[in-house]
Amino acid sequence: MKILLVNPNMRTAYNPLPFPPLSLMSIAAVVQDSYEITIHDRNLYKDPEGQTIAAVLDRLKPDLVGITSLTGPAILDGVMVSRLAKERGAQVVWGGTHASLLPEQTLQNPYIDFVVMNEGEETFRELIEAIELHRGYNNILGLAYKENGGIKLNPERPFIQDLDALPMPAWNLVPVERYIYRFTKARRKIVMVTSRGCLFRCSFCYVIDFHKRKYRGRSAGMILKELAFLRKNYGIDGVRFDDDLFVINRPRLREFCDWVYKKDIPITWDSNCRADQVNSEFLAAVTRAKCHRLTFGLESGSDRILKFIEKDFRAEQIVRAFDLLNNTDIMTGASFLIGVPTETEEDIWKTIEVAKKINSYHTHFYPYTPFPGSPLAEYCRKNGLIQYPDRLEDWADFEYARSDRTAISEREIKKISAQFEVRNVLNSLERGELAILSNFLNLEHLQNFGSWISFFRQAFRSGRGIWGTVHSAGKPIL
Ligand code: B12
Ligand code: SF4
Repeated sequence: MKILLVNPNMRTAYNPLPFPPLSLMSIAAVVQDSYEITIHDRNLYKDPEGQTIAAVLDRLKPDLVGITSLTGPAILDGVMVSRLAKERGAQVVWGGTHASLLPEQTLQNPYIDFVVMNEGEETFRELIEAIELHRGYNNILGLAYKENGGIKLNPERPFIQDLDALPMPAWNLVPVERYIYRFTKARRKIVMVTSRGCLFRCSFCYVIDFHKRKYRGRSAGMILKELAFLRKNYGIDGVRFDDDLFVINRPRLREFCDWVYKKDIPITWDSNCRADQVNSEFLAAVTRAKCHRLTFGLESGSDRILKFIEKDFRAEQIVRAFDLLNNTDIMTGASFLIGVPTETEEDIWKTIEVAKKINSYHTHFYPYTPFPGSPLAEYCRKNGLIQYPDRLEDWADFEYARSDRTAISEREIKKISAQFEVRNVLNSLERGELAILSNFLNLEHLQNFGSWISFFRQAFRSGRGIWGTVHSAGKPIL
């Protein structure tokens, strides 16, 4: 049986870094010894009309085509690939976040035969076996499929508890070189995901529905084993740990940090973090272990909003965490949401005040988007703030759907973002972080020349100069 796994085109302007299709590499790893399997990443090709993927389908003649899904523009691309696959007689299975959260609607699409819900490894393997042996599908936990003109959702599959029992993602099936990028202190950096889920309950986050707030992580030893593999085979010297919350398991983090330090493993790394996880002991451990950057979803500077979204920390904890962080060499990234339901203009100004005060190395504001499968999206729906699209394809335009509903105008938000973007650029320039610059430049914001002019005017009028102004935390440079 021949299988083709396709990563649809993500077309994302907000994160242009090359991401290995780890979802597909993870499911491929468990079946590659038994089946002929190919991964095709559409982000590596310019192929809007689908000629390249049609040629791949014609050449490989797969029996089964698997497609991964995120809510957003990639859905349209995934549907196009599904149509081309069906036209050539293949069966089509979708997996990933979007299809897992909305399996019935996904299956209403005529080009999709199966949805693998949530974790994919075991369900995918059982599906392949069932297709090959012409067995029924009703015993496959975690599978949704079409039957007698209707849609059948089998019971959920329990989560895989021991991630160490899974093989490493199938790095052998992708052109690894294409996913390596240059980044601060690392010439050859790559993305890894070492755990699944998170124990927190932020009400806008997918983990509540998708991972049922359950956390499972690979052991520190297995992370180091994969790192050693990546170093030996691809010369990797930097890693971005893109877990839901890499630092959440303290014993695992401590063990990982100790090993990197004691064995002097030549890698630098970065990951996401939460403000309430930062303390002196934590910072000492990660700094020793060559962590050079931590990124924070801070969401708001208003305690009312932080409580409303069940972030479970307060604005003063954000400020305290950054007081500690700003005394280390760790670069910081801070992101805030604008447009959370019930947010007032006063809340937004509190957020901007906190953003100024903490003086993060990079600061980004994102309009809140109610992605499906979170309690806050349900709140939006129940309160008539949004309507979920009726068809799978219509989710493609859902990104940032609510940016016009914020308490201040979109124009004003863009202006604020542009002013922080100026600081982002100057911070990068000061450290000579040109690689970071090219990764994070938000051209749209930077074209706001007014922000540059007002920054320089402020810098010279205040007598603080350019760097003095960049570093003037808490002072109104904006
Ligand atoms: C890397 C990443 C990206 C990469 C792309 C990933 C890729 N496919 O190439 C980039 C940066 C491009 C990206 C973009 C976006 N992302 Co993103 N991303 C991630 C991240 C950090 C890791 C994904 C990953 O590799 N996980 C590891 C693998 C092993 O887990 P998995 O993906 O869940 O896969 C398992 C199962 O889902 C299943 N499975 C998955 N695919 C398939 C396919 C088949 C056929 C089968 C059988 C099974 C299966 O099996 C896998 C193994 O168990 C996740 C957060 C996270 N930690 O998971 C967010 C995440 C998936 N992204 C998210 C979001 C919101 C986005 C954006 C919308 C952000 C934005 N506003 O721009 C865009 C959408 C892009 C688009 N155009 O549609 C949300 C999901 C929201 C949603 N409802 O889809 C997440 C969960 C982050 C979050 N906490 O909110 N993202
Ligand atoms: S936003 Fe981060 S901390 Fe909050 S639940 Fe999601 S993964 Fe966990």
